[in-house]
Amino acid sequence: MKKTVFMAAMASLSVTAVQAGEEPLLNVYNWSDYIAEDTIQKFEEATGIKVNYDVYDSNEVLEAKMLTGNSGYDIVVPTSDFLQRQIAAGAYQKLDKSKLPNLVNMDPELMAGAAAYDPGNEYSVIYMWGTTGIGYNVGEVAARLGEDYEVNSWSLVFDEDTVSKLADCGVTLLDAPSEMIPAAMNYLGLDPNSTDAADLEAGAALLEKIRPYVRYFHSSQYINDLANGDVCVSVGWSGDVFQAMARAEEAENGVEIGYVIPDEGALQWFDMMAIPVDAPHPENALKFINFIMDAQITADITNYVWYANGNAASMPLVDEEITSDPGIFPTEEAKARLWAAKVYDARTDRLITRLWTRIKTGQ
Ligand code: SPD
Repeated sequence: MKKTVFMAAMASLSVTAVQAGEEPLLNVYNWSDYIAEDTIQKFEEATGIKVNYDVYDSNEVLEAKMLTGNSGYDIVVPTSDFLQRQIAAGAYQKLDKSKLPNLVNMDPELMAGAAAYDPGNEYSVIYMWGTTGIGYNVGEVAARLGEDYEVNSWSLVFDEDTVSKLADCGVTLLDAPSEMIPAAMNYLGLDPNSTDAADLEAGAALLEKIRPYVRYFHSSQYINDLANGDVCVSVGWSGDVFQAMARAEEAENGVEIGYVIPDEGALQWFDMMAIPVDAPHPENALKFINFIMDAQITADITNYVWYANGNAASMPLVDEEITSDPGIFPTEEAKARLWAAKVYDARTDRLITRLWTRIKTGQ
């Protein structure tokens, strides 16, 4: 069956499910380390809906499920540029905003930013947002690069002479090709959003050059590894690095972690809650989205996962330690240096995948 026909068939099935009334179940697929300890329990208590909660750490993994269809999930949280491509493929259903009264809590400016990927915010609501920067072990980096070395540039990972001095304490990169290759292009002075094959090749070549000094490519393992002192530099997502910081502090293991949005700029992204077109429990999914948009619930999540959110009403309830940290809420000056990802066409996507295999495997 062609994908569009398949998606349409699935959409009509979900309408049937609503009409028939829904069982009190909700299947959520979210990023790992991305929710407060008690959020799901509170939702279950408030609604009587039982939640099955699965996690992933890669947009590509989520996308494969969304484009195949029949995932069984009611709520997923793609990043905005991936979401845009998946909306175009018919993977999501429009939100019935009459069932989302807590939309009034959302920050209009941030929702307008997210609307660049989902015009009119018809299919999605911001869950959390963040940047892709560098997490580092303050002591280990100083021991190798000198006490006066200031960590403020992508040269920490992209300059061969610098990164080679850090290889022994563990340098890690995200397993996220559409983030790592543009970050390398940006360091080279190229437009991180360029889809010119020569620019993408140049970014890939830089990553291949530093590859011998990279311990692993992974998008969640670095949280514990940074916290335990098992690695010392990770290109990572803002809140995840702050979680590593918090875990190290809690363990009182003498590890001090820093997070920097490098001076050359960094990627800013939005992770968006959306309902797959064939979700088995779309009404429960709307209840979940509305529940998450409660100011206190969102504040609790931010206070636990250290990610910025798009919920203006929650801000007075977010810890000052978080709202005042420029690594989580960048200054206006830093904001001017952030870039937003553009959705790739199929040709660029194939090229990125091919380059990434070459970078990781050397082939
Ligand atoms: N542990 C939660 C990580 C969330 C990362 N979102 C992905 C952003 C991709 N640009």
